[in-house]
Amino acid sequence: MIGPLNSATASHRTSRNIAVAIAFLGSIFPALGQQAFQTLLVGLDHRPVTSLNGDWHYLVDQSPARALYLENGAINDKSYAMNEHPNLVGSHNEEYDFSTAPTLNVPGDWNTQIPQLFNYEGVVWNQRDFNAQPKPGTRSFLHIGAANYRSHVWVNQKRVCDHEGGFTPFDCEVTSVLHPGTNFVVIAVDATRLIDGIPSVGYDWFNYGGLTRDVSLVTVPNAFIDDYDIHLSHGPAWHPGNTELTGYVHVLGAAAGTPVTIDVPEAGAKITVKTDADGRAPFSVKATRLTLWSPESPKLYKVRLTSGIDELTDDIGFRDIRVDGTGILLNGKAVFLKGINVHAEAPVRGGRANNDQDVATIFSYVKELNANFVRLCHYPHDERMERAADRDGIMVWSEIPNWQHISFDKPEVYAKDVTMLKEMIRRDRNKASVILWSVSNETPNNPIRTKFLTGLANEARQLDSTRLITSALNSEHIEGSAATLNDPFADALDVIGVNEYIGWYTGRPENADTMQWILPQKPVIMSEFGAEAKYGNHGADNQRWTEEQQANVYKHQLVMLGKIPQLRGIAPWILIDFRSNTRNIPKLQDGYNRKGLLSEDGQKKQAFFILQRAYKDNTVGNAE
Ligand code: GCB
Repeated sequence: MIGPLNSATASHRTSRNIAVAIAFLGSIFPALGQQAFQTLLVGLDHRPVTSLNGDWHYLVDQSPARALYLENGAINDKSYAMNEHPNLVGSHNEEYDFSTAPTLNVPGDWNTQIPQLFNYEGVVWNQRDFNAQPKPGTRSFLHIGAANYRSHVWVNQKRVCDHEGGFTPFDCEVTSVLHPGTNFVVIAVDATRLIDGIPSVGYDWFNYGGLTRDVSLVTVPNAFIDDYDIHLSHGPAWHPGNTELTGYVHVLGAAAGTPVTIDVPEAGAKITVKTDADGRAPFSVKATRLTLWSPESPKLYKVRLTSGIDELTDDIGFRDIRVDGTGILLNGKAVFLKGINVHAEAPVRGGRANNDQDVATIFSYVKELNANFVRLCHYPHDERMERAADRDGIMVWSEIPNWQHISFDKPEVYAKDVTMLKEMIRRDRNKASVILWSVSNETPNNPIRTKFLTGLANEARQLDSTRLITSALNSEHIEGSAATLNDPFADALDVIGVNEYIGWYTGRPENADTMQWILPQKPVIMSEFGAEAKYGNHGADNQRWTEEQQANVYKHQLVMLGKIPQLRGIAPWILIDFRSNTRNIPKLQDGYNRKGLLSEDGQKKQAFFILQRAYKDNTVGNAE
């Protein structure tokens, strides 16, 4: 999220958007400076690329990180990034060498690959050689699916970009530094927690460091389709029979008047439009036949985009999501979201979830639960998750990692947040499964926070007016049998998420039976509730850490939830036990948050079957 070093990556449109964003932010934080975002290539998983996954050499740059940072905190371009080798004869030079260094696999966190680095939260340098044959008239980018948390990238000794944020993709232009034959890339990844980071220093998940998602090299024509937004038109009211596809295609580097064709053959929709001076080609076209995307029928269409010699075919579904009073309407029909929370942790093998197998395993559990909704907490997950949700008909809540305490008083943190939000929306705005953008989780209810997050919610709405904006709130006040949520930030949201832990952190499970919720008149999703249980630990239903107690919490929660009139969905906490180094009860937790319905190795606890049954029989809530 620190700006691209090569200004060629920034389009006129991008700069104009940044200017607009700055003007907007200026009204909130007048002192704000310019921030750029680097998630450039949309639909990259549908383009031919050269994968740079595989073995990378690594060197640990332990505290005080002398190789990466200069004494004044600036980035040192003259150390490991040079990829030199120590002189074995002659004068003394360097004291590092990638060529004889061990390797780790990319994509992958270092924690689960190198036992000595399991709890390491510092800097690791990564290096590999790669072959390139750059051709005139093309541009090349290194695409990094995600690297946690800050990254600095050099190709052939030149720094090509820096990025902050552990869960969104970024692209570094390498056109001017590549040469034919063998090239090398060095990436320093720093997983140090930052008080002004997003998230900040404290959070309840494992801080997996490294190049945690796919890395690739992509070559495109000089003028290329970098961004597009193709959706069912979204007027002020739902119209059955609406078949109008609309949006824009952006061609970076295109002269005004460059033709762009959008073709959806199976829907009988095809149109050619022209780019404006910013390379943007808005369009609108009526499909002659259209099956809308829904959980029952997750129809995806091949959408072919062509501009000059650049082309790309994406798989896109079309649907309408909106709020009507306290209802959530999907394609005009009231829906109830039968959900579950999911962290991006690989079942069974552990580590960051980042491949087809991880995603398939997670979704097999989601489907077995009879769920139609996932809250992908607390940060954007691997893009494969949204792709799978698109294919499987699972609705998605996607979130940026504003988790509890963020430096809400700092303009530079707000700017980082806006960038992160843009990176998330840009990557996934063409995914029909994504119905909710969440801007935060469990933040303190105070005016500075409210101003900050209201700004962010409005920014999200401005970026994407076709989806619903939400957030998980937890400032409810519980007294006796009344739970009252009185949070002014709720005014800025379309759908209100509420986290509560009656029966675990608050009171007894049975307190839920008589609890009356006093909530705003908007659709509500109970976005977290649950209890910890170690798989195989049995006892009475009031004995904490047992499967029976967890099951009991679910039973009583279901009684309570059924009585909340504006409840339109639930997402219990959580599908699978996940690593968290704040969970330190030996034998019960052993470094895991045990609120999963399944253990980390896929064993189902009793509560899984309670929820599975409630979802199957639709006994948990009402769509209207
Ligand atoms: C919460 C947080 C979540 C935690 C969970 C817990 O309220 O949103 O990130 O992991 O509670 O288990 O305490």
